[in-house]
Amino acid sequence: MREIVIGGAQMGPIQRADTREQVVSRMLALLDDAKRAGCNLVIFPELCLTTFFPRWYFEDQAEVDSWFETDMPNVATNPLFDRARDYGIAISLGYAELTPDGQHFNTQILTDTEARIVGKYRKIHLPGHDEYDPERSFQHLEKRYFQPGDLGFPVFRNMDALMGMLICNDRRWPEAYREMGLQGVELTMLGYNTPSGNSQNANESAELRAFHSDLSVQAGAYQNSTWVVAVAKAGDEDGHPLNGGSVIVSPDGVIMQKAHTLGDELLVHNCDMDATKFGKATVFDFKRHRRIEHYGRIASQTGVIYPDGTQG
Ligand code: CDT
Repeated sequence: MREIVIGGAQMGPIQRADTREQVVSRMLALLDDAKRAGCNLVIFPELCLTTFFPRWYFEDQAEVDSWFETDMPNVATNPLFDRARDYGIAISLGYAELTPDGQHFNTQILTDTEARIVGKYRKIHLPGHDEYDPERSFQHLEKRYFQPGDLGFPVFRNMDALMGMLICNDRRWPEAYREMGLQGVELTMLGYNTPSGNSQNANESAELRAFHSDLSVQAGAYQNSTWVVAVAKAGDEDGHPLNGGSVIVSPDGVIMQKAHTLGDELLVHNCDMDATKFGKATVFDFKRHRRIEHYGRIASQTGVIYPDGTQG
C-alpha cells in the first residue's frame, strides 16, 4: 500500500477587497485542520489568493497585473510555505503567474513535504472570451488575461507517487486526463472556480452545472484509473455565486468525499496509490487496448469537419 492522506481544501468566497494576507490566514487555518486530521498533502483551488478576477473587465494593464504574482513563494505566501514545511505537508495551490518576461498564466504548483516546488502546470483550456461582451449576464475574461499554458500536461514523481495537475475547465476535456494517463498518473489534482449560473443561458441550473462537474471528474478518474481531487472556490464573491461540490474521487470513479458547504471546508481521505493499479492493468491497460491508428483526428483537427467536408 502507498497511502497518502489527502486534504482537499475547499475555500469559501474571496471578495475583491480582500487582501492576500487575509486569504493566506484562512489557508493557514485549513492547513492546521489538515495537520490535526493527519494529512500529508493539501490541495487548494484555482486562483486561490484572490477573488476570481476574470469576471471583471479591465483595460489598464497595471490593474490587471495587480492580480498576478511575480514570485512564488512571496511575502504574502511565505507563511503558508513555512507552516507546510514545519508540518511536513506537501501543498498544491493555484495563482495568477506573471513571468519575468511578461507572460501571464493561470498556474498551479505542487511542493514536496519540505515545501520545495517540484511541479508546475499552466492552464491550457482557457474558457470565456477576450473582449467585453454585453450579451452576457456576467463576464468571463480568462482569454483576455491569460495565455494558454506552455508546459503541456506534465506528471511528477512526488511522495512515491505519480502526480499531475489540471485547472478548472481542463476537467471537461478527456484529452487532458489522457495526456497524464499516458504518463501513468496516479493522483490528479484540480482546482476550480465555476460560476453557479451560465452567463449565456439563464435556464441552466446550478444543479446541472454541479452534475457536469462530477460527471467530468468521475469519468476522468475511471477512464485513467487515477485518484482525482477536485477542489472548488465556492460561494458568493461580490454578488457572483460559485458552485462548491469539491470531491475526492477514487480510481473506480466513485465519489469518496464531498463538500457539504460553500465555505472553507477540508475534505480528508486516505488515498492508496496502489488502488490505481488494477484498472491500469486490465480494462485501461493502454498498451494492450488503445488503437492509436484510428485516433489521428484527435491531435490533428481542432473543430468539427462533417462527412461531406464542410466545417462545423
Ligand atoms: N475557471 C473556469 O475555468 N471556469 C469555467 C467556467 C466556464 S464558463 C465560461 C469552468 O469550466 O468551470
